[in-house]
Parts: sequence; structure tokens; C-alpha cells
Amino acid sequence: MRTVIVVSALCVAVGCGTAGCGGESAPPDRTAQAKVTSRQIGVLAPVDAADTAFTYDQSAAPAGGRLELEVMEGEGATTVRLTVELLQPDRGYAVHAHTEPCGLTGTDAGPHYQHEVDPAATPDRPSVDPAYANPQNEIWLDLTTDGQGNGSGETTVPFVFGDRVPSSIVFHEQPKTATEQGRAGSAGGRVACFTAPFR
Ligand SMILES: [Cu+2]
Repeated sequence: MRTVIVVSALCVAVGCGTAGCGGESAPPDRTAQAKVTSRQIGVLAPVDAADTAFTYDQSAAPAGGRLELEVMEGEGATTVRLTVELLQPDRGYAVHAHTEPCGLTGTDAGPHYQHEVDPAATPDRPSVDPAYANPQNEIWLDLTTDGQGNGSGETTVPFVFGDRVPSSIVFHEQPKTATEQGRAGSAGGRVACFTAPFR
């Protein structure tokens, strides 16, 4: 009964039309077998007013932009979905899960979360080896907004979280994440950050 109450409250908060909250009219969903382990909503605010969702560049990531992160863990795989509203219209954003919570500057979020951590990476020299910095070992949620600034990114990675989970989602200035040797995972400066629990 407790679970039903929680789900109903979330449906009110996020709207049942897009989030697969259940109910008779929900469309079939290939992740329906997976359990939603985390759902978090945030609204971008300037650093001095932000709680969980920070914008560092209001032209690229306007205050008031709405973010929703859902994490679904299944059998040996995890699906992560990020839905955005009221960001900059018709724009690509490279987006990833990072290891640390957001802070007063974009760098506070630390490097990309990696399932298998690149042994060559250091705090000053993050992983750029495509053997580790790739969308199967990291969580990439690159997305493109429509004319209203709405959009979504989704990924399914072939692992479930162990002891370590990501702490945040970072939006970068580049429209797409690089994949080539020596630059893999690079996406330019950090324009926004969303502290979101992954479990
Ligand atoms: Cu990133």
C-alpha cells in the first residue's frame, strides 16, 4: 500500500503521460520489467540560489529549465533516462553521469562515472581512452532539444551499480560527446549540473 501511495504522488508531480507511472493507459515500455530505483526532479537555478540543479551559463542552460532523471535497474543492465524542458531550443547537449555532487563550480562534479575505472586517469587528467571512456562503460545522455527546449536522452548500459554510483548529471557546452582516441568523453565546458541520487 505504501508503494502505491508513493507512485501516485510521483504521477502527480511528473505527469503520467511520459514517465510510465503505470495505470491502465500507460504505453508498453521495454524497460517495464526493470524496477525504477530512483526518480529525481530539479529546476535549474543560478548558483547562489540552487539546491540540486545548478546553471553555470544561463544562455546555454536557462534558469527555470526542468530536469527529470529516472534510473531503472534490471537483470544485469541499467537504463537511465533524462527528460528536460525549457532548455535552449534546438540545441544539442553532451550530457553524462559524473562521480561527485554539483557545487559552486562545474568542476565540483568530478570526472565521468566509469563502471570499470581507467587506471591511467588522475584527478588532473581524466580518462580519454575510448576503452574506458565509452557509452557502455560510462553513462552518456546526449540529447537535442526541440523548438520549445524540450528533449530527452536515454541509455541502457550493460551493468548494474555495485558499491559506487554516480552523484550528478553534467550538461556540457558541446552538442555531442567525442569518441576518438585521446579525446573520448570530452565535451567542453560545463554549463549545468544536476545532483541526483542513482539509488
Ligand atoms: Cu561530462
